[in-house]
Amino acid sequence: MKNNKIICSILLLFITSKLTAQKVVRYDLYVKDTIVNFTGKEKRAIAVNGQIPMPTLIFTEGDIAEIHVYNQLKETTSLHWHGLFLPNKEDGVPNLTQMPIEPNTTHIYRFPIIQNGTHWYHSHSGLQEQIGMYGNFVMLKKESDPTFRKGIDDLPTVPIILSEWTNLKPENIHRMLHNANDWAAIKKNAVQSYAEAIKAGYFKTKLTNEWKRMLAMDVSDVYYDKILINGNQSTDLKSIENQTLKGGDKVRLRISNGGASSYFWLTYAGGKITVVASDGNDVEPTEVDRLIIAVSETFDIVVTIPAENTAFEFLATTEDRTKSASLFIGNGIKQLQSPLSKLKYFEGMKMMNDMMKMNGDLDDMGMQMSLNQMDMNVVMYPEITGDVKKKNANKKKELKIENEHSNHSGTKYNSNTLSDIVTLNYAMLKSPNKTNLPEDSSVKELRFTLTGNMNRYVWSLDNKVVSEADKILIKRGENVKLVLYNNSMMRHPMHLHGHDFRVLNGHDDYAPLKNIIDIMPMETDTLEFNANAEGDWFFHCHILYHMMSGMGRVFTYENQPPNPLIPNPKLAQRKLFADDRKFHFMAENDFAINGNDGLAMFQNTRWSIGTEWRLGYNDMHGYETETHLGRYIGKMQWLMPFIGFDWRYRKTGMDDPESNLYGQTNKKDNRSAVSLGFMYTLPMLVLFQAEVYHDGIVRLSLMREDIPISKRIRAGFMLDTDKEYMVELLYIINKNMGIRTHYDSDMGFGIGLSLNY
Ligand SMILES: [Cu+2]
Repeated sequence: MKNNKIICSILLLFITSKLTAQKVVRYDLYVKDTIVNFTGKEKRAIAVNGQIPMPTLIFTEGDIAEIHVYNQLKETTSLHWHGLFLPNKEDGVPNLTQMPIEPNTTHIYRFPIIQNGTHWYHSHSGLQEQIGMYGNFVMLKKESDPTFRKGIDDLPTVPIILSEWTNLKPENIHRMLHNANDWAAIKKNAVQSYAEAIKAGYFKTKLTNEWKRMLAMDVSDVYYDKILINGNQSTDLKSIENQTLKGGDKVRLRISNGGASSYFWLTYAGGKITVVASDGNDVEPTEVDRLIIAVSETFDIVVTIPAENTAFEFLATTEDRTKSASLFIGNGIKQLQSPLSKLKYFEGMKMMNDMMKMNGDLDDMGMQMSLNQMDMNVVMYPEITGDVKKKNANKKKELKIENEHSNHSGTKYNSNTLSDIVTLNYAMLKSPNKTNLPEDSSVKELRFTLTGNMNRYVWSLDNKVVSEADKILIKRGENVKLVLYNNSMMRHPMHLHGHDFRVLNGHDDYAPLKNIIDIMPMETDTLEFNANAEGDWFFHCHILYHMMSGMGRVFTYENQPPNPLIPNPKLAQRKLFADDRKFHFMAENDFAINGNDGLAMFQNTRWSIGTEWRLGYNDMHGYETETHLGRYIGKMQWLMPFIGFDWRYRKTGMDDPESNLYGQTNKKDNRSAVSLGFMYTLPMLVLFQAEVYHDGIVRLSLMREDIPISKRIRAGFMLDTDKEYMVELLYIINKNMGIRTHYDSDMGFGIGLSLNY
């Protein structure tokens, strides 16, 4: 009996120690409106506990997290714990895993911490993430953990969160993106106009680009005023936990990209960067010169301070290379990292022209692209493919590229074979531990094509946005294999909630685990994960404006219990779908000496309703309006059938019928008519419109707007079978204003102020 007693007390001891180890770590987060001043202008932002970024939350594996969120905003909010394994109802996606946190209410998130690593958290409501709602979320590994790495896991550590600031309201940015407003390109000096093309010797490239119906070569589409590291453009890191940093010290940076839409290049003035983890999962230490961090991705890196009395610059530069932020590591004289030089946009355009087929699909020309190993953008990087101006100096490199072009291997886009600069790619990530999935599970394979179209800013999977697609059903226990192909012109950081997936990258049993994968245009990547949870999990592009446009899916476990936080699932789904069904408004009006003309439009993913008006002061004394309700068809949305309604009235020229090109008489002076028609985008981005009115009159027209003549000058024309024509030139003053001059067959010559919203 004595033995039993001992066993009992050991058991009891074991249980109690287990219980006491489950420490509850509580944070109180007060979400509140605030005013910030990053650029000399006061703007609205959202702060949590008075700070941007939100406070760093630190836990140790085995803890229980209890996070009290006090919503002191005038709008709803939510917090998503990015990369965490947790019960579905704690995942923080409003209208999917919980209802939105209403103003002046408190919501408590409580979940066990069952993993370790560098993660972050952010609002999943609307565009709140853009204006301050992002923060570090670190889960420490226990020293007793068998995977604890001496020399890595015990280094002095700093959580770093990268972000961007814009003085524009994010709602306005989103609206402008949908209206193809090119103000951001002007600010970034990335218009790629005809004048710039001719000057740089790329006229033919520009022509081909427009022939293939592309807008300018784009690497990012939002202009930011400031880039921030932990909330500052420049930060000094002189000590860690009261330990002064000195020469020879190693520092581990836990970096999260909390930017809403920016990728960042990471470079270090002190030399090599050792990558030791990604998305919170350990990888075999890999030494590189630089890496790009995708939106929402995390990397743990180790850097060394190579000399005494020096602070070495750690630089985060936006992918478009317009802005950067710095962290100076060490004490003493500042050693700067050389900035990345300007992108060679026309080289990029030339490359894109080669890849773009006339139907809008991309053609990889036989290259098996995946895992960021081949970066097509490499043609735009002067540090790798040479400066444009110093042609002679780069003959050798060009020759090398030429040679490699012939074998179609694609190595001409592999920056690591083109130069001595070592750039991280996903093939280089290897887990230190086996990551195999359960072998006896059945496999479900799902394929998605990432699709989209710049011109109308529609982003989707298989040409369907969230609200147009069914939920993806998965079964608990099965292994899910995801094959993703990017057939769009932009890269997308695809994120899966609540699960880590294996990135199949040639390391077999040691495939790295991640929850974000950046997929470049034309890449195919294969991921797999074991379905070991329950509930609804969002799978989406993490570029905020792509997600809000509908680029995602919901993965749902079959036969799951109802979520207690979603009392009315139908209502919740309707609210969730409302995000990508939103209509975006735009309007412009030209106040000219000969008249007044303008248009107003509401558009969403597929639908467009718009009215144009003209009011003449001179020969054509009268007014006309045309209203079209249409739906865009097809992946590229080049076709829009519509129904129309025209109304016009003229004082002069009444009862003086005119005929059109094919002799139909058009009593166009006092007329209201209903029509059916379609608009189609032709090569050179010319819009062809055919319209049949209820009285049999047919009108065909050709139109092109916004021909980029120079950085700020746009040209346009219109002609139709009613023998009407118009030519125009616009000089853009700022994002809402320009000077426009035009000649119109009806209204004559005019010049005036053009306003747009
Ligand atoms: Cu995207």
